[in-house]
Amino acid sequence: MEIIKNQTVLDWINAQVDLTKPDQVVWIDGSEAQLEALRQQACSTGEIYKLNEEKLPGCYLHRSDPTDVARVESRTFICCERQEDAGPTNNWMAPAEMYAKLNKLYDGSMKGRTMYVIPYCMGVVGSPFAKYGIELTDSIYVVLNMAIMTRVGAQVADYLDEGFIKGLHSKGTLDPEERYIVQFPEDNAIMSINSGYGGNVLQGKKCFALRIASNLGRQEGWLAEHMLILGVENPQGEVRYITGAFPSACGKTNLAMLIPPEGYRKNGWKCWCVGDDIAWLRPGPDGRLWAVNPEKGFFGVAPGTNANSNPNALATTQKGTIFTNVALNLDDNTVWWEKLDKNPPHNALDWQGNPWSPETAQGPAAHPNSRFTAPAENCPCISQAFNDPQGVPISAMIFGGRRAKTVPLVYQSRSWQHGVFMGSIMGSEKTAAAEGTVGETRRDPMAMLPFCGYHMADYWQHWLDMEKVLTNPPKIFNVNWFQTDDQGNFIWPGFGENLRVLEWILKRCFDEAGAQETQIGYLPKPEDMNLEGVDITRDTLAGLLRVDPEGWKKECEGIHAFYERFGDKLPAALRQELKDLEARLEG
Ligand code: OXD
Ligand code: MN
Repeated sequence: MEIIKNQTVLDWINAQVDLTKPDQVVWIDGSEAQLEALRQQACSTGEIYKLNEEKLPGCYLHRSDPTDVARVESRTFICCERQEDAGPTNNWMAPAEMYAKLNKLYDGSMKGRTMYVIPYCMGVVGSPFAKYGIELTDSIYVVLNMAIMTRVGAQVADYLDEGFIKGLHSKGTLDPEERYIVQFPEDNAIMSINSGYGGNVLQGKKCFALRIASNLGRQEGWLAEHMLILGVENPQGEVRYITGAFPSACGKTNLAMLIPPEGYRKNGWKCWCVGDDIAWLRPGPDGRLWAVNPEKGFFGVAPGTNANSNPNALATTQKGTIFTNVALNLDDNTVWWEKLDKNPPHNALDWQGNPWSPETAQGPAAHPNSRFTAPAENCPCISQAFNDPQGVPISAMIFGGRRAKTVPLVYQSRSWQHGVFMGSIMGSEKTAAAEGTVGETRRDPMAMLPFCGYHMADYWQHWLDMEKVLTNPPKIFNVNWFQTDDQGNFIWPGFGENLRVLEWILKRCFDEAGAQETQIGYLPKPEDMNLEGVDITRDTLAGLLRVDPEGWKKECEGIHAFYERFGDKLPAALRQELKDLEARLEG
């Protein structure tokens, strides 16, 4: 059954069929009947496993190959004609060379398999923000995940004449040495092979919505960002929107689904999740920046998600969800992961399918990067604007990272340009879970280091240029929930209490809150923030809001070293911002 008539699309698909040589081609029409038949087929081969229908209706477990459990930045490439267009932070290879290499790997890779054709849309179908793509894959698991994460099937067919992103994925042999995740921005094409997991293969997410879309945004005058989108409703019933960019392991999903502290709830505060990972941002006719979440589901990390840390995320996973690499509780056919609760199952299989119990455990039950793929519509705090084709107007943009010292709880930029500088110097300290030395700061500008599909310095220039079309730009802030005391304990309670910081941020955007000017930007005075109902004294807060000039001078040395990587391409405005900061610190 072919649902697409566009000849360019059909010619391209036929060429991929000739290359990969599947036994048959199946078009995904997006119907529940077809998806259900695929689920049953995948259950019959063991590719997925059906969980307890009463406790977790419509939920499945999948185990990836044990060597295939994460996005692999070292195997991810941006292939454009000129290496300087990919920049120093991306792996690069000339397109002709990469196509030759990949074509060998794809040659006959789908023999004996079925090729699934997934037409999909990032954003609300038909919206001016939306972009379309086709992913060809030999994995039912990919089809089922894409059907949760994006809008798939016949509904997309009429829009492909507007252009589409070509995507080819094959599990190949799963050989990690020959694993490639490749973006060709000049051809609007994505090719991935030898992985069956996550961001490597769900091409709508990082490959399209960030790497390819960042290129489209640059050409078309908008921004594709690694940002959550959150609506904060105040007691007056006004909903104001923020976006937030954070590197991984900084609580982005928790912030996206924040539950206000009790006192706030009593006063009528509510938070609404529009997106947990990606924002596409366009200037509106009113000179403001408008955001949509191009995705339709959440691909979240399971371990650590629980009824205290993120009850909304947990509730979201209770139906229609695919779990990958978590543990299976054999007693009741449900799932478990570390820190889900304090009752690990005693009769379980770990993420690799081996018997596991807390008494005999040699390792974790769930892989630390195990995931849930869950429909956004399940989320108890999903925003009413989630399906709004125009998106939501953004009042504040927040950058953040995990920093034990120096970076205060919150500060506001002096200007748009200074805000871009703040985003460009973002960094996060490595936790025990990441490679490298614990405590070392990894610079991750705008949290886009692995996701910016072109030269990072050109990307900063694009951010700087956006100011010209924004007569009413969002205000830009930096937050750091992670300052520690001398014993290494977090000082700020985080989670729902972060709303206290968001309240100040949003009030600043509407001239409703005070601040003091400092060397690094505007900070709240301790009395500018609401501490009612939280166990933090004004003195402790004052400490969290302290600007430490000596620490910042050291920070500037790190920024110089980082900026050097970009040579002459570094926008002069950012070089100037760094100089001005140093002068203020000396002053
Ligand atoms: C993600 C990531 O999975 O940023 O969202 O790695
Ligand atoms: Mn992400």
